[in-house]
Amino acid sequence: MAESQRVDAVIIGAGVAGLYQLYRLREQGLHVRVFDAASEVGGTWYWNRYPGARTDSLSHEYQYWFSDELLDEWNWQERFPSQSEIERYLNHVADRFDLRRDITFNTRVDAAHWDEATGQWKISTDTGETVAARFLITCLGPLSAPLVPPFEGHETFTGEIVHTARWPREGVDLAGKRVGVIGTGATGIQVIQTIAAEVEHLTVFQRTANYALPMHNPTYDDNDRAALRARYPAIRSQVHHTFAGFSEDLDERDAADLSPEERRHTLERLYEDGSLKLWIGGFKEVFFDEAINEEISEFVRERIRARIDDPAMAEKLVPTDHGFGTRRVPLETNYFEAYNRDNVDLVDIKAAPIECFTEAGIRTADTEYPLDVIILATGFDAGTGGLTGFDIRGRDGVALADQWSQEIRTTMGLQIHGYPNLFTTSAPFAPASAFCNAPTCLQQQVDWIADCIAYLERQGRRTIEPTPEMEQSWIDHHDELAAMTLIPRTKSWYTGANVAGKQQRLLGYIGGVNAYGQACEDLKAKGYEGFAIA
Ligand code: NA7
Repeated sequence: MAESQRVDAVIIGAGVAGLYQLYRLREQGLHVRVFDAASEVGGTWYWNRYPGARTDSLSHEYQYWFSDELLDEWNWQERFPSQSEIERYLNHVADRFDLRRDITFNTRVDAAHWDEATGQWKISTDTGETVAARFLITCLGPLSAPLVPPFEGHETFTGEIVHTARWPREGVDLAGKRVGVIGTGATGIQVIQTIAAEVEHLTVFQRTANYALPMHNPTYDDNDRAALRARYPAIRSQVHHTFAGFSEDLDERDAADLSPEERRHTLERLYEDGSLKLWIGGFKEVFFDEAINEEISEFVRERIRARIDDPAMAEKLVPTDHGFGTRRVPLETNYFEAYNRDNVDLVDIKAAPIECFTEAGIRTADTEYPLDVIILATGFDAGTGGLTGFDIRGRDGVALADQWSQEIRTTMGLQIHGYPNLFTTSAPFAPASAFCNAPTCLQQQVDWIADCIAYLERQGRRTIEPTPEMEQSWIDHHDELAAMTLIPRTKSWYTGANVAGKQQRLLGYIGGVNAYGQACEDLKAKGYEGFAIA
């Protein structure tokens, strides 16, 4: 067994948040160790290497802002970067700032226990290493615990089963194969549109039809990049002052003040942008006004119908059971056209549910589908799964997984009462766990955490944690805003409805990145009022 070591801080995860957290704390002179189960940096962009994986955020908004040199030297290739481009970017960042020397790869933290006597976290890993640290910072990403539904007969299937978030580095040979995809969320859509032409036959098992918007994804040349670079200083500020952490914000106008023609014209303009603008850069009423939401939903439904040759197929693909934008809206490229192909079938598993996997494929209530490969695009235990997936114990040995099996609680997604000096990024009740251009929110949280630790150091204090009253008031505020929206009425990972037995509560803070950022700044300005500092 390797020797125990004492460090200032342990960070779990070497993705977007973890790399920057390491950079910040090291700049502050702390001795930091980072652990990651993967063999390389990247986090989400290391694991999700399935065909067609790509972000739905604009490349020039999906980046770090802390280094002018980095901004100057990195050349984004496409408007929406692919998994491989973001992975290259994060590797470049790790090299550029010499981050790897503090990162231990291929190592999973399996326990972290708070030791009241020494005021330290005792961290142990699956390689047998133990480390003591004053601060523990989880940078796990909101979507890092893949969900594998317990289909009966899973182990009897003689072909290959692969979850999109555990796609092998060496790839999966799909050419000429009979492939089944379960799931039509953002991931399933990217996989389906990408592999449809390559496989011999594709069977899509769809439980819920999804709205999706066309992605306009040109490649960038030097002129495009120069024009974007000129806007970087403005964008750097704008992303922190909008609802969703992008440079453009929700429409300031009230939708009701416009005529139906003006609204339609606006929707057409937003749709034509080929981005998420129709959702998080359009009418704010999409989130809380049923009539406006239905108008936008119908606008999108019309466009989906128009792209599908067979009207019966179109009706299966048009969502009618929930409003536009109450679940994550994916971007797509020729996704709906994939269903016009002769080699693609769509199975409505709401009508005829999957009964089991068999040796030869998948059996639904009325048919058996022979398959060589089954792709599970079935999502994640979002927000909480990364944190409850290992043994975190706070004061008095209380286990976070036990507590959260009763009720999920955090203070602004940054700290949890009863867990001193534990800091979380992308945990529930912050925008970072759902309604945000992830790098914006993660950098904002990382900065807050680094500043908080610097404050403790300056003040000669050892521990910080939120008071129970502070935590309750944030949760009440979060719940109150959530109840004003249409989102909790729709089942999705946003509310925990995709995981059996999980508490149903909106995970992402819906008050906006701007309002959340301001609340974090206020805390700092007021010397962390509402937190117990010892
Ligand atoms: P999502 O959005 O949670 O989608 C998962 C999909 O898998 C969705 O279509 C589910 O149907 C389907 N699913 C899940 N469990 C089952 C079972 N048991 N049977 C049949 N179908 C099932 O995950 P994604 O990976 O697509 O996206 C996650 C986020 O990653 C996304 O929001 C982006 O932010 C990036 P359902 O809709 O629940 O009926």
